[in-house]
Amino acid sequence: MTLITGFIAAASLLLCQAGATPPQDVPPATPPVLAPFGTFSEATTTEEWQARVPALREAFAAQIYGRLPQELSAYEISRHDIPATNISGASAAGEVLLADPVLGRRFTVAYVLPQGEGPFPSVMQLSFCGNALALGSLEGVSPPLSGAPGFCNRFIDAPAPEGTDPYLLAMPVEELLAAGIAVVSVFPGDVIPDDKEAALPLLDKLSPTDDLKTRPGAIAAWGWVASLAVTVLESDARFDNQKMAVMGHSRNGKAAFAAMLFDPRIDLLWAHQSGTGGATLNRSYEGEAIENITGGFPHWFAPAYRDYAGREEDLPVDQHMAIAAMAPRPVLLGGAWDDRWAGPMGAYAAAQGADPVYELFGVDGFDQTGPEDMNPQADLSVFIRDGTHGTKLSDWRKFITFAKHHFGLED
Ligand code: GTR
Repeated sequence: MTLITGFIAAASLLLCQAGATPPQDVPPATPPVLAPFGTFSEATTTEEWQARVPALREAFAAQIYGRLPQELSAYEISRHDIPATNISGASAAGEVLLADPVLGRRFTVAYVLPQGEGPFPSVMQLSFCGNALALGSLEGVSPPLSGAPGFCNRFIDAPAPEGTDPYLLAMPVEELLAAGIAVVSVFPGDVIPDDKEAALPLLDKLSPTDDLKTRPGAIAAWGWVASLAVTVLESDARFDNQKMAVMGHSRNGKAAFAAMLFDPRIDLLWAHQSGTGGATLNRSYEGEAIENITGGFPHWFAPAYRDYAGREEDLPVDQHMAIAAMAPRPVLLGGAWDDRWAGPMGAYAAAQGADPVYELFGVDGFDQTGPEDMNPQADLSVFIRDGTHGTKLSDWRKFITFAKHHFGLED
């Protein structure tokens, strides 16, 4: 595993208001999720709810994320196996080289499979620094094809993380394999770099319409790259098509969130510290505001989103409605008390706000006693832990517990 200790934190914490006291003043999610929406009257059945989901997706595309291409199949250029003999619990590993179907930009999907009988449930991580660093000690994985952010250099050949619960850049591959979960990594920055100058012309070309307000942002485009990877996994009989999880941290948590919203083929989401534009309510008034995120990262969202800076109340949707549009698929949201910038209680309130739709489906939706008490049996759960921005080993272990329950992997 590669050490991350606070690096992502460092970027965010410059803007962060750290403090150990849980914020108490986050307003509940509005509008109520089942309330009339557009031409739809109040939803009282799952049929009525499902009838509005396409309109909800369209509203999120038009107001926040931007419109995505219809194409979900990348061009396959090549694939090869990777020896995984040094990975405990691995039966096979490999890498697929692809080109996206609109821009023709190359990216890779790398994976490691557990031992035992497939097809295997999987978790795909959207990585910050490429698949080689995400998969840690698996040797032979390609580095980013078109460069990684500069901060990633410090993780190349870095010592293994210290302590019993370190912050991690790499996925805990062996623990995931031991749980029976196949490990997949994608670096969506190969398609759309996380850089305003490089990204904006590509995003313009990716836009399926001429509407400048709804050209896709990088967050949605990264989620679309996850969808291209899902198509690849779906064509491989070793992966279970009904048990595909996607996870991401921070900006990649927003991308994983968008992927789950727009792609019904994804079965489970772990959005970790996804913050504004992820699971946190725009109307939470906690942490990063639309003004901050659209000003600091003009390539992340559709230009339309910026119109709501300072007038969050006017957004026709909020993030609890996105979670509800994912229902009844399982959703896990992670947060940390000292990561106020990502609005942990705003995500908690969003989960509470989405719950009536899970209830409508008759599944065990949001069902926990407080923000720290993740319920792995529930279909919608939140954990807020001590500490700050970053993915800890213990966060991954919470995900593993949640995924094992929902994927039927319990001992
Ligand atoms: C911050 C940004 C957050 C979050 C974070 C990250 O600078 O304000 O929305 O995405 O970056 O991705 O680490």
